[in-house]
Amino acid sequence: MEGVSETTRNSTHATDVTVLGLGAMGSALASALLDSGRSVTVWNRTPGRAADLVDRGASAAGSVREAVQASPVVIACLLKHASVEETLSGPVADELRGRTLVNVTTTSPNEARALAAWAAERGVDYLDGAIMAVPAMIGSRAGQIFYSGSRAAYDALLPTLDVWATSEFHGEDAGRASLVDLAMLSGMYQMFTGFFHGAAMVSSMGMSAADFAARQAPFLAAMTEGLDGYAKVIDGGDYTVAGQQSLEFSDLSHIVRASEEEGVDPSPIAAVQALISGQIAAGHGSEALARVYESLRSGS
Ligand code: FVH
Repeated sequence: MEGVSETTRNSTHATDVTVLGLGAMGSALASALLDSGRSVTVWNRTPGRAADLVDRGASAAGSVREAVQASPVVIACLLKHASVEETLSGPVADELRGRTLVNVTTTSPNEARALAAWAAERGVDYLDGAIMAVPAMIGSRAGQIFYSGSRAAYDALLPTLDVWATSEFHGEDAGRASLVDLAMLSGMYQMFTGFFHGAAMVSSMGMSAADFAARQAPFLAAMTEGLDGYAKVIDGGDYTVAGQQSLEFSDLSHIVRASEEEGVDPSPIAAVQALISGQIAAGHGSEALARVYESLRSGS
């Protein structure tokens, strides 16, 4: 199998790759592996989710242990960190020795590090993965998957990983892929919440969320062009640089007030205003809005 190193390849293995977890994402990953011509063993806690994949040539394992034994590379795509711990605890852990474990379950950075340490103690090559895609995007280059942990595993498996999405390695500290993933999701959820807040504000004048979205989406898309400029200011560390909107100019108390006047909870925008006010109170009112980054980074 292309992408499996000499050290892990073993002619006694029944299949190239095992996928643990056949939820929406695990099924998509297994399906893409089959499409690429790899032989695949699948396992799911609740029976009955493997039928389509088996029809397409996958082997269904009757137990996690059997699934792990089947392949040199084991993919875990389960609900959360606790599901992985539960699934891989006990005698199954011994079966993993000498194999590569790629865990694409969403975890926190420290959970990924804990699993990497657990794997190292058991002679398991560990690669953590963070998927920036929905199941429908798996199998195209449009999605991204970040990896961290064993560089050797990443290099050996790259042709296989590339079957799913665009792969990106973030270093041997196993927590790094998760950190980038969660930071990206933080931005996304705050953008969604900003939209929900705006939609609630205009609902008082009878505008539907759909009508608001039709206006908000192109506006937000245009605004993202400003991210590069903010990034340059943050990375340069000089918030007095010319051409930037100042913190004083960015006072958002009128938006907080308007939200309250419409009977809408202002907490999302009030949180932003509190960050701006904090920087102004610290004497930085004439400096760039991006200085808010410093409050966030220092945890104050
Ligand atoms: N779906 C998505 O859009 C995303 C996008 C980015 C990242 N994720 C992460 O991928 C992990 C799996 O997500 P999923 O979409 O496959 O999730 P579900 O469809 O809900 O399937 C969950 C599977 O996990 C199994 N499972 C849950 N708990 C346990 C357990 N204690 N022991 C063993 N297996 C467990 C569950 O099995 P069952 O309920 O059918 O028996 C499913 O196979 C996830 O981390 C996302 O954050 C998805």
